[in-house]
Amino acid sequence: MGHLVSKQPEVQVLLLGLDNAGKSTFLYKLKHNACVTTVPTIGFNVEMLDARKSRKNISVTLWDVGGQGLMRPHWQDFHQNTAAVVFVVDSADTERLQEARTELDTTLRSDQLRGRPLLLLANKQDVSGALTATELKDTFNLRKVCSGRDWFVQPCSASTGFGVEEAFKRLVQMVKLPSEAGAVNIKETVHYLRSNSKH
Ligand code: G3D
Ligand code: MG
Repeated sequence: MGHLVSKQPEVQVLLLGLDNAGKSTFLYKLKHNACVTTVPTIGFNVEMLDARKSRKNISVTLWDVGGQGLMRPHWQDFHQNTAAVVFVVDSADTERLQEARTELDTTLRSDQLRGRPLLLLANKQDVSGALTATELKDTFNLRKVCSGRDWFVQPCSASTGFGVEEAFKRLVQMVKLPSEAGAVNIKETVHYLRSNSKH
C-alpha cells in the first residue's frame, strides 16, 4: 500500500496574526476563491494547497491556529516543523499595530523559527486609511527584526482577493523543501491540536 501514498514534498506554513486580522478570510479565499463568513477561530483551520516548486509538485499546508489569547501559547508547539510564517496584519487597525508588532517580535524570537522566511500580509488594503506595505515595513522595523531571514511584505485584501494569489506565489518561492526525514504527520498534529483546543 505504501507505494500508493503520494511522496510529494510537503511544507508546513503557520498563519499568524492578531484576531480579526483576516487570517481565516485569507485562507478560505486562497483555497476556495470565495468569501466565506468567518467566525472567530476558536480551535484552528487547516488547508492543504498544491503548488509547483523546483519542477516538483508540492503540497503546502497552512495552519491557522487562531489569534485569540487561548491558542497563543500553542503557537510555540508548531514552530519546529514550520517552513515559513505568514503574519497577517489588519493594516487599517492602527490602534492595534503595536500589539501586532509585539506578537510578531515574540514569534520571530522563537529558536525553532530561526531563519524561517516571513511573509507579512498587509491585509485590508481596501479599507480607507490602511497603511501601505512600505509603511508597515517601517512600523514593524522589518529590516532589523528580520535580519538573517528572508522576508517580504505583500499588500492584499483577503476579502476582495487583491494580492492573495501573489501572496501564495511568493510564499512558495520563499519556502525551502523539507528533507524526507523531517516530514510531519498531519494526523498526529491535528489530533494534538484538537485535544489542546478543548481546554
Ligand atoms: P482572523 O481569522 O484573523 O481572526 P477573519 O480574521 O478572517 O475572521 O476576519 C475578521 C474580519 O475582517 C471579518 O469581518 C472579515 O470579513 C474581515 N476582513 C478580512 N480580510 C479583510 C479585508 O481584506 N478587507 C476588509 N474590508 N475586511 C476584511 P467580520 O465583519 O465578519 O467580523
Ligand atoms: Mg480566524
